[in-house]
Amino acid sequence: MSKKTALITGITGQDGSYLAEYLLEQGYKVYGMVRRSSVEKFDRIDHLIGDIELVQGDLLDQLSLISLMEKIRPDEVYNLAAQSFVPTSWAQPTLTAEFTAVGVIRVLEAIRLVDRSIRFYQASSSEMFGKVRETPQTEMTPFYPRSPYGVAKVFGHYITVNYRESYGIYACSGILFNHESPRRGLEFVTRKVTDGVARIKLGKQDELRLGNLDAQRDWGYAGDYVKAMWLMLQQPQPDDYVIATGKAHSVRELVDIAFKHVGLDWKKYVKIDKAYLRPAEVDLLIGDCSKARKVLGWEPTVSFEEMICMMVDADLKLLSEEDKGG
Ligand code: NAP
Ligand code: F7E
Repeated sequence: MSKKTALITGITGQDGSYLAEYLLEQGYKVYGMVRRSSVEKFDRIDHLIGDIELVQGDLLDQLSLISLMEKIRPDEVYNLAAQSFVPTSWAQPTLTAEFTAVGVIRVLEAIRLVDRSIRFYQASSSEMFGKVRETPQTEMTPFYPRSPYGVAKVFGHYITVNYRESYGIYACSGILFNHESPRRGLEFVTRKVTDGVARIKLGKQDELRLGNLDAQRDWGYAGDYVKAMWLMLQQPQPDDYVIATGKAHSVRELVDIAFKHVGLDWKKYVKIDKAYLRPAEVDLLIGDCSKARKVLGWEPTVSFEEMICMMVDADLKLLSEEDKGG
């Protein structure tokens, strides 16, 4: 049998890098879409260069997406590219809508025009549940987004469902709850904390400024979550799935675990800074992934505490290597 081919948008992001590794392990030919930049920064995928093929394209540019579908003729497309940082979506709402909402139609239109048999995965988000209508959240829970990002993701979700129902495209939406790793961007709260703890431990920083410590999230490990994306595209019928651990933790617990891991008391170092409060907050998210467990046979393998300790250790190592000029 010939190798399956996948195209990943957002390959330079956290999830893109783990998904590329996973698909290579499954024997895929992997193409990654990157946008043109004056500085090429591929830190998360440097180790994969040579095994994957990078191709230029942009979610803002319809023609680039059509050309890529024609050139590559992928079996599967994973649409992970987005403006994914919630606070930026208030600062740049129109751009967020262009990338995170309209960008999804552009990829789907390219598939519709070039080859409707291409399978499509959309990176939907628990942020769509926002001010939650029920707990825990399932595939049937109504959406109530609380940020321009969440609103844009609701659009991406429903346009995916609509192209499945209108054109018979094998299109799936994965409603993924927060997932983290040592490759998480430094602006997200888990990595901000683990990087901050490592800096404080190494004497490079003396405080950590955070916003709302009461917010609760269902945090999982990114390496587990990319397997669910792949599983969704291997089923007889396309469908939508919640991917979560079913356990919620507060930002305060996150901070406590991370500082304790290096033998420090967080209360001496954490300062509350109103600059990190959001215009509208999502207080508590907790997912019910029973459908994914049953249909996909998927389950999370890394606990919250294990993941935070893994991230602190990785940041300590990274900063120590930087010191040695490594
Ligand atoms: P991430 O690290 O922020 O990566 C985002 C990716 O999108 C980067 O590769 C970025 O490329 C690319 N991108 C942004 N705008 C683009 C454009 N106009 N054209 C082409 N590429 C563009 O995000 P992530 O954490 O890996 O998340 C992956 C996806 O899952 C996102 O859609 C996110 O919204 C969604 N999601 C994430 C989570 C989570 O907890 N991580 C949960 C639910 C859903 P550059 O390197 O060029 O900036
Ligand atoms: O915030 C609180 C903040 O930015 C988590 C994205 O991947 O997951 C992510 O969105 C919570 C919020 O992630 C700080 O108020 C407190 O309640 O790490 P975050 P997020 O907004 O949940 C979803 C599923 C996505 O789809 C998104 O793409 O932590 N918090 N203090 C803080 N958050 C940040 N960033 N920084 C703080 O100082």
